[in-house]
Amino acid sequence: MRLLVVEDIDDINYIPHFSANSYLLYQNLPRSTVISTDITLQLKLYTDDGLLLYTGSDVANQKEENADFLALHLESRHVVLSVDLGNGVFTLRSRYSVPQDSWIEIKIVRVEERIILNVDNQTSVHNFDRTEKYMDLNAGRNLYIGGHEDLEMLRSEVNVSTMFSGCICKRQLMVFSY
Ligand SMILES: [Ca+2]
Repeated sequence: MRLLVVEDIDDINYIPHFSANSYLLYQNLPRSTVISTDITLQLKLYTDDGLLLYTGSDVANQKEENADFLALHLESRHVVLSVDLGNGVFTLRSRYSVPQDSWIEIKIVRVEERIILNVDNQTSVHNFDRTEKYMDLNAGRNLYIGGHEDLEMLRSEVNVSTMFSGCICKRQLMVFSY
């Protein structure tokens, strides 16, 4: 297994602020088949909705049916994770809404047939059926944090129309491939 570390930043002196039209873009990641992820974001939100993280297949048309993606967004202050590995979209959603103006921690852990969304102390789990045909995330070369240059390019199942507005004090992005 190969670790494609994207970033591990936990620096109280450097807390990027995201307005509704700024985002971080990690470009030119090795095109890979992602089998495992360990992602942590610690953030404070200023608005109830917005895109937090997105990576999708960058084949010619990202909106193509069955193009893999992983998206994390806020919807009325609920944290929503949506993923398509090729079998169709599934969604995990935090049961309770998260507060504004206090730090919250979101973790996404994918190991083998299980994907876990943890929002503070709320845990939601999706177990893939081992008989499902596709188990890998065929990720593209770009990973977006806090927004996207064109929200219209997101898969239509990701129900978000604004970028994230707030601060992210900790980003740990670990992605593993074969
Ligand atoms: Ca796939």
